[in-house]
Amino acid sequence: MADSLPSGPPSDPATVTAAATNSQDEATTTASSTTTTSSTPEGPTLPPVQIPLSWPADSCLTLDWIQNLISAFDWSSKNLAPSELPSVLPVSVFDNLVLTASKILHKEPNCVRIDDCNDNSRVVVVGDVHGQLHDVIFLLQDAGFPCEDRFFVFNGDYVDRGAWGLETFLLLLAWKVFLPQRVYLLRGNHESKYCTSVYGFEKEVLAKYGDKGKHVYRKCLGCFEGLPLASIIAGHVYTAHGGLFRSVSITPSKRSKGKKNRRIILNSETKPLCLGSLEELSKARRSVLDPPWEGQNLIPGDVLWSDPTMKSGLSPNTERGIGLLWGPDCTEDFLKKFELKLIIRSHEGPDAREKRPGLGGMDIGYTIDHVVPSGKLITLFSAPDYPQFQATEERLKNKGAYIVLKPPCFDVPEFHTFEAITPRPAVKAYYDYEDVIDSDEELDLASMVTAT
Ligand SMILES: [Mn+2]
Repeated sequence: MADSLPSGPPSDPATVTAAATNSQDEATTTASSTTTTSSTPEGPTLPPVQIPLSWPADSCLTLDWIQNLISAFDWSSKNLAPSELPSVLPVSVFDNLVLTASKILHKEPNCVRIDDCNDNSRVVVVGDVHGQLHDVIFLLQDAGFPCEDRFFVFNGDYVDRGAWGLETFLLLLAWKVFLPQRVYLLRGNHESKYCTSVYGFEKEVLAKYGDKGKHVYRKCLGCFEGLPLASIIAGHVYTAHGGLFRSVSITPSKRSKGKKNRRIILNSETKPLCLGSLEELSKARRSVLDPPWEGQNLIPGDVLWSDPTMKSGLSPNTERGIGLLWGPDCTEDFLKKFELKLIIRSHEGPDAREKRPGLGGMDIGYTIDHVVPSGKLITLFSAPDYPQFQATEERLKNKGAYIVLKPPCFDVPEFHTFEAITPRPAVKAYYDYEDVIDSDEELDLASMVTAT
């Protein structure tokens, strides 16, 4: 496994922002609790907020606390070296936030049902964000913050590739803790040990938290295991990171003549693939660091890694080495069987879509992949100008998008496309993006085995 990891020391202090200010000034600023307003017209050396952040004595987060968190992360991303993040968010506050969020997340079912919406409700659905903190902050402000009448469903892939995966994930956890019945965080394939060890998040955490980095990383992985896999909104819309999944129902054991008690062992490779049910989804064991691609517990890997295709039927996703490919006929079957109108999945950015003839490009943040009698399948991607680090001069400059669902049926997507926030603070990548493959193809499955 180690030789497939990006090179470079994990806590390299050279990974600093271009805008990094005099570290002595920072030390002065961050050493004591300060509250200042951002009235300085230039050279934002003073934080606009109260730092270091502290955990409320009653453990109840407020909107003010979250707004302060947003300002603190935005400020530190532009003014501090990554290794100085603990001066903004001490490990003790991290521990409280992650522990509180983990408890809530682990109790949620595999497929969360959002049924509490009414005539005044809106449901905002968000695709991959990949550590692009500033774009996430923009998205939240543009859509309007989560509140009584505004639900959010995030489709996963909060971390990796972008430089602020930790801040992004923690900000979303804070929203979850503040409004657990309004904010839903689903798991993406990058919320796993395997992906985060290859695509930057592990190194990011080690760079930011130094000798506490391993502890912080382990706690994040524990939290990833708790993330639910899918959602059903207002009974009509299914969302998940990758999408559909296979049936894993065990064929009843048969007894052949004269061979009592001898079970027919069905070879899973020869067993025809068929679409799984919501009941099977509800029974899957999602609490695994890396969803397995073999064995009995295949539903989490399918939900997180699968992709649609224009070819009918279900087949193994050989490009990715895990998950399935499903055709328009499967979309129709799934919608019809569960009385749904819409599937919103994510997982494929502009780089992945360049290699997928027959499916649309991701330059406006979404594609309508299948249109069938019962409804539609949509891919939604919310990381504009992705990936943050690119080996080529020419950038795809894709836009990101989010979807707003409205009453009465919440099944007609309203698309909101947005551009990347510029300029992005200059930072070094936490992974060797020139050598690490562009999309999540050709997983080294042998490494996945030894990595766990
Ligand atoms: Mn993905």
